[in-house]
Amino acid sequence: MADIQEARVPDIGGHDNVPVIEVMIKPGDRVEKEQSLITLESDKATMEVPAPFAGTVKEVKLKVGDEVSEGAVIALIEADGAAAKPAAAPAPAPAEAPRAAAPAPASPAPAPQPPSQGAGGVREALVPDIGGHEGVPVIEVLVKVGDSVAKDQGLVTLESDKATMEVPAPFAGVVKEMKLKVGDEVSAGALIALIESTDGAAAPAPAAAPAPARAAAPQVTEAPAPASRRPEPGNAPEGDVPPQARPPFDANIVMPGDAPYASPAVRAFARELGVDIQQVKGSSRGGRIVRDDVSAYVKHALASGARPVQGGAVAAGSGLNLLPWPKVDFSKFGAIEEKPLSRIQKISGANLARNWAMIPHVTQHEDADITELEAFRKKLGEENKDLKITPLVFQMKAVVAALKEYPQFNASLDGTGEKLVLKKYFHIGIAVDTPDGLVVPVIRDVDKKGLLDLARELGEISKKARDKKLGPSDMSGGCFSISSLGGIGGTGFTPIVNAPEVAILGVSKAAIKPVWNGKEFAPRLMLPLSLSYDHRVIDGALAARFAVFVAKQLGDIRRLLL
Ligand code: CAO
Repeated sequence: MADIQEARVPDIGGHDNVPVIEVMIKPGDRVEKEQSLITLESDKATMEVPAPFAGTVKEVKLKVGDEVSEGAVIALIEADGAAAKPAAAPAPAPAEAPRAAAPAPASPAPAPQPPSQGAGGVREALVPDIGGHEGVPVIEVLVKVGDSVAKDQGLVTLESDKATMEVPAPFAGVVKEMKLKVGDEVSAGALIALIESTDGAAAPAPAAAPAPARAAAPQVTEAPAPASRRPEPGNAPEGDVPPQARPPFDANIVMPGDAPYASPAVRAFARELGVDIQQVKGSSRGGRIVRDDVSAYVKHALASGARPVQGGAVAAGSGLNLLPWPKVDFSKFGAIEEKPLSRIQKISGANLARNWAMIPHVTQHEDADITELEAFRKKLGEENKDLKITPLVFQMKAVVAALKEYPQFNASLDGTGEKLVLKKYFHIGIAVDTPDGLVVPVIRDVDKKGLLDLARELGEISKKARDKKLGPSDMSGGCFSISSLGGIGGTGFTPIVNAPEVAILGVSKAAIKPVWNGKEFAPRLMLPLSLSYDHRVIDGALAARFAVFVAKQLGDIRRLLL
């Protein structure tokens, strides 16, 4: 028989009518014990309420906007087997706490401070007990040298993968020296700053007992209050809750004075995208920043042409401040017809726009003398009438030789923008013009294939492209692209780098030109090459060498055997 039980709101620190800001389950969902069901948010804290047992959700009794107190039914859950116990009210997990039963880090308790050097003396502010965590990264430094800080004012923010914690000043004073910077990794006892104390009572603070792990805190009233944001006695802002009345999850959310208010997961998400969370406007209650705010910020930044930093991330405050796209009613000026862009055009357009805006492009031009190559190509064509052997297959081989010679071209910037990933394989993307727009299928292991194989594969893949039969795997894994307009015309162009590749070779139409051979002008078939490259990765001299190298290979294809 189905064992349907109620999952209820546990003790939430005596708070009543706390709004539900997120419902994370729906009927039919399977939930594990401790998996978050809903998020509640008071004006002081955000807390996820975990499932008291595993099972399948039958009915959800709450919705966003409902206000709840302890004991409110969240959902009816069909419990798993005999393991299910009647819903004992568990302590709420901190916002973005681990979904499993692992205890969350403790709130930073006041650190034992070194003996006072007297009121007015310079004293050390240390990282307090942070629940035994070690090597926790500093993600924000909230004060600078010269700042006056109040007791309990946040000095730095630490963020483990489970929680974000602000470390408060153990005493009031003026910051004399900062000993930490963003990115440092710290453990309890690490020196944060030297602060000239202005506290009259400069006695060393007693070593505080480590705060209990949040998820395990049984009763709000028994848990030490988080030091973070604790107001000065007698200085509490109106309506603020005295520290001892705060629920124990307080320190795991970030609500520092001026710092943005976001959960660790949202902060991690922002960091992943390279977004400075300080720039994001929170849309949730009390200005809380949620994941959607970060996404919206990135979308807006991209739409406004913001310059990236670090391999695709969007740099805050670096938008190009472009004018909005002009809205014109063209029908006022004459007859018009509207034609929606194809799906391929929309996708490739978005990619091209990003690549053009984000990559500092430079194009290096070079001519290759392909007179001999052309004679050989024609001969090869006569011998292989079933195959269409165009100059492109030679270009592919020449490019691979150049990639081997200059490995920096066979590379991509990693997500952080601080590392180059060098590839040991040679997959070449070929821009193909189709009636629906541009696509770039990839020919793999060009280094291991002969000219005839490549000609066959090129014919197949360009047919597949024009028949709209390319799959994602046909278009992924490229190292370097070639865009050949040689069959059409032109004397040169500026191809756009196909990110995350770092360079692309544009090929225009070969033409007979008079070339000085030292004695006279001789008619030679000259092939214009246009090498666009990402100037963050490749400098001009290297690009010129690469282009000259490709031209040399094409000028004397015996070199391709080397
Ligand atoms: N100079 C002179 N002639 C050239 C040449 C060059 N650089 N490249 C090709 N040709 C010749 C070919 O030899 C062929 O001649 P024949 O018919 O006498 O044999 C003719 O031009 C047509 O070649 P092709 O274009 O069919 O074949 P390809 O292998 O050169 O190119 C493909 C294949 C799929 C790359 C090409 O058809 C294509 O789609 N190109 C467009 C790429 C593009 O749109 N790039 C722009 C990207 S940025 O918007």
